[in-house]
Amino acid sequence: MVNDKKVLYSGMQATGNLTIGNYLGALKNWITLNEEYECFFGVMDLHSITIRQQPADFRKRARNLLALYIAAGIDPVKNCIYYQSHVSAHAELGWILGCFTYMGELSRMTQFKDKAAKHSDNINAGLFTYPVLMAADILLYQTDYVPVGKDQQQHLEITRDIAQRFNSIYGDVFTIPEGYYGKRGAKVMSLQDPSKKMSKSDENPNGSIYLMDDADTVLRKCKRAVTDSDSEIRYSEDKPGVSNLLEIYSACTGKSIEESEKEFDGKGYGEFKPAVAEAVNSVLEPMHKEHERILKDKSYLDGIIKENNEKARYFANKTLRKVRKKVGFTDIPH
Ligand code: ATP
Ligand code: LTN
Repeated sequence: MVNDKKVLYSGMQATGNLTIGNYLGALKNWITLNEEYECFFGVMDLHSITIRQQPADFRKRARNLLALYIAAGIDPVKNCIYYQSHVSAHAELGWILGCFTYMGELSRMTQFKDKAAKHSDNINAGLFTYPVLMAADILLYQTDYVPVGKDQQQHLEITRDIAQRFNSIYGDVFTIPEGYYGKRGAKVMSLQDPSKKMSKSDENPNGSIYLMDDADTVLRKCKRAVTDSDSEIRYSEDKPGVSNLLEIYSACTGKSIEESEKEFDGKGYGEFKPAVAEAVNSVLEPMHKEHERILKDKSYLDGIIKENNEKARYFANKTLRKVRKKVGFTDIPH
């Protein structure tokens, strides 16, 4: 508990460019959570280097992501938005927890298997211990809830196992976190292959709409989106392409799927696809403006980063001190 509120923690890696899948499925849902929870949202830059990064580009991308959190509507005063690498307690607790995690457990992680297959030239130890650092992220803030997608559920399970193992040896040190599956966000599929999730690491850029795409690019991608052989605009399992577009349209306009179907009743793709693009652009355009404004205002953004960094450090260090004591490290002289 912080300020009588339960704690909620999440974050994204600063790899690749965010898609509207990331926005509709995650970011958008984070905006209002601070009304009920004390929220921490990290830019997970330590995790990002499990894949090789080009330094200048990486630095820029991490700052862009932090600004994008704000541009998407997460209030940086009511929420703690910060860089993971600015709070050294993450790396320290990560090491400690690594000594309470078994090789066998980590070997079962499907994300490790997937990423190792994808980056077979760089299967580094960080990729293997990724879930331990994620456990440290979550446990440092005595987190109650973690909003994550299905792909991260296994990591949340191992976090709980590590926390319970530690607590059973040393007493109640960590809060045991739970997944947060509140109002379900849309699951957005690839525009080119609607059986696959839209993903920022997709090799085909036409499958994803990136949050930074301009209006013409969005229109072009929507027009090219794979649909079905008939021209009916109806939500149905046997029409995955159209259903995905309807899902995007309804999430961006706030209209229900039924309302959206009615709106395009008797109309063809020639009318529907540009309307989807317009709906997406009406969400992206104000976000672009806000993002640009925030990035330009260097002192504002630096101020936010500094303040939130201090806040994150305060809470993280509180837990780390407790852990150090429990493990039996000697006191650090002042
Ligand atoms: P990568 O392709 O690099 O693995 P990703 O695009 O799948 O990345 P993540 O960084 O794994 O995205 O996820 C960040 C958040 O966005 C998670 O909470 C995840 O559930 C959500 N998310 C990602 N893609 C989608 C999608 N297509 N639809 C809905 N939510 C999504
Ligand atoms: N692994 C997550 C990113 C992530 C995270 C976290 C999410 C790192 N640490 C802690 C929630 C809580 C991902 O790839 N989406």
